[in-house]
Amino acid sequence: MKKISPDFKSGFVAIIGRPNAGKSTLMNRLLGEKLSITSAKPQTTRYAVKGIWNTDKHQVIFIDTPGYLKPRYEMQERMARIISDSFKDVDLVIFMTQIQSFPTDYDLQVLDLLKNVKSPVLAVFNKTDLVEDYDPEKLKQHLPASVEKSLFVSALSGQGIEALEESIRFYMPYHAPFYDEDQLSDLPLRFFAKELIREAIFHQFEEEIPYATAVLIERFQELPHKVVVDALIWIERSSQKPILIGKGGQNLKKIREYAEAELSTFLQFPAEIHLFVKVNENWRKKPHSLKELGFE
Ligand SMILES: Nc1nc2c(ncn2[C@@H]2O[C@H](COP(=O)(O)OP(=O)(O)OP(=O)(O)O)[C@@H](O)[C@H]2O)c(=O)[nH]1
Ligand SMILES: [Mg+2]
Repeated sequence: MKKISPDFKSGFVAIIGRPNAGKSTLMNRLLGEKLSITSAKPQTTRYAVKGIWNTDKHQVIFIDTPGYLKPRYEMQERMARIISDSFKDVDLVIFMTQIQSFPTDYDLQVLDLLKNVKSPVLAVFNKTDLVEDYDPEKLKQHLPASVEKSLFVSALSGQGIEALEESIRFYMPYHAPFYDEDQLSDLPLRFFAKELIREAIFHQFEEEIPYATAVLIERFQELPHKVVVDALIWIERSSQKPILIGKGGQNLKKIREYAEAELSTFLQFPAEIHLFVKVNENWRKKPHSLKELGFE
């Protein structure tokens, strides 16, 4: 077994914040890999997505969480629980927001959640590339005194990321790695197949459809020359089904092509996806449907 140096650090970091702040983009940037799906729409992330950042000096395990909103339906209740569970046993919490609109009511709700956090908190103001000028002191005034440090970054362009990496490393405890050093996540490959299909749906449709859909992987088969995935897309109402499918199946075809390309890149291996659509009335409110989707 490889010898671990005594100054090796390893720990857990939860990333929490309002929807759309750029949490998933930030985690992907820190990992140097596209692991968590992103979109311009709020509440793209629905689960705690663990990403492991390995170097020869440290292993940092990030937990990307859903954007916090006061729950209005059963699935959002589960998402809120995922968020509060995420910061229970971590070494550092990153409170993330976007600089151009801070503080919104959404931010204030997340800051309220932070009252229960026992670990150190870093505030990350994202999207510096979108503002000409900003006053760091003024922005910091809205943060509780428990926030140890504020950083200003662009997860998209990479601006300020090195300083953030340094701060994260500073807060990690001396500890042997928790996972294999070549491991990028603790989630199974079928999870990423599901997420990339969801990302395709989030990118392709406006308001309603992304939130009315869920994806279940029914087959994930690794053949010698390709991976074959059968996925079932739940849609909430029968009136939404033709919109999702499109004329002559053209929308579904676009979703499939996008997800196949993304999954092949992720796996570095050809992927073939078959999509099926089923109406599951009000699945977002049904506990047994949510259980099938992996929500506790
Ligand atoms: N201009 C700019 N856009 C960004 C930056 N970071 C993220 N974005 C964009 O902001 C949108 C939301 O990014 P996500 O990473 O999906 O945000 P999130 O916080 O994970 O959102 P939820 O999962 O919905 O809570 C996407 O369109 C990103 O491309 C940034 O630094 N600058
Ligand atoms: Mg996200």
